[in-house]
Amino acid sequence: MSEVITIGEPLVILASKDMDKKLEDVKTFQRLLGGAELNVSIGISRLGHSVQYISQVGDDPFGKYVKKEINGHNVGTDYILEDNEHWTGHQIKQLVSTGDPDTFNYRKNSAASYLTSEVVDKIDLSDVKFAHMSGIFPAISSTAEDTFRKLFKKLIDNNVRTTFDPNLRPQLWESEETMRKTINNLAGMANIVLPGINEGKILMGSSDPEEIADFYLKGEQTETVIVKVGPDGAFVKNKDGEKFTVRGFKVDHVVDTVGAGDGFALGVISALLEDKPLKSAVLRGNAVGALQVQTPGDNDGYPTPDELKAFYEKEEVAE
Ligand code: KDG
Repeated sequence: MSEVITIGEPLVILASKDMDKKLEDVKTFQRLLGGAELNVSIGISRLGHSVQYISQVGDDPFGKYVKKEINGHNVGTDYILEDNEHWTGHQIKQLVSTGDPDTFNYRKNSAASYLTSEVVDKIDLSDVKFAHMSGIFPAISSTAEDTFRKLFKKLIDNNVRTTFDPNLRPQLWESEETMRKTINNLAGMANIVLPGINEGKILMGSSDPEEIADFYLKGEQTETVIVKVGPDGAFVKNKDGEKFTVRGFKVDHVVDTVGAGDGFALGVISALLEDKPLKSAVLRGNAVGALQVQTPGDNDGYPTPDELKAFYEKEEVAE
């Protein structure tokens, strides 16, 4: 088995090659791979850890591409099922010189949205130390939400440590109210919750890092909340009241912000797997996020151990 497990929807990303063009005007796209939890899996594998990704793809050329790529990234495919009635989800994404790119999803009724909870019975958790969960998968369909909840329960019953990233995608939810209630409820099932300050504002009405942390620390399973505050780093608070801030890294030229939050999560998880203290884990989260924003794809900036070491040397910090 593997040290880490994640569940999510892989997306074929058709990334524009035409700078600053509206999506309807783009003529040339480049095919890439994305999907928040898959990004996390890819980055964890790149840092030398074993990981299995749970999902479902269609019996179509995009599904075959996704599986081939996942294999190429050394991410386990034992729990990637194939659905011959629905297609693999995809997304078109802008190329922008500043700010966040506009995206459009073709994922309604996708193969992943039909992943039923039977898959959870097959999952062997014997060597799994961490599971990464995010608010995207339960948003794609009620079937996906049932599967997600059943997996979460199994993780808790088996004492697997969990991280939860709210990863808000309002366009996937029937209403903002449903999104807020569901995400806040799911967050309470995780040991470590990873909200951003903007998400805090939407989910519980404050952008004060400590108020956000206190809100999520009320969750039944939650021991630690790490609030991402962008280039300023992250604020951390534990259930026992311990709190601290971890510095961020300045990036001279941001190419694409997509995948930075996933980079943060995988930095934290990989460092905790290596028994690093929480402060070092959060520093690694910030480092991986900073590396990711300097590349155009959703996961191509995630470092190998040598690249991470070189980044720390350049920044003159020790992990
Ligand atoms: O977090 C990065 C993701 O946003 C991207 O890879 C695609 O999963 C995706 C989504 O829902 O936007």
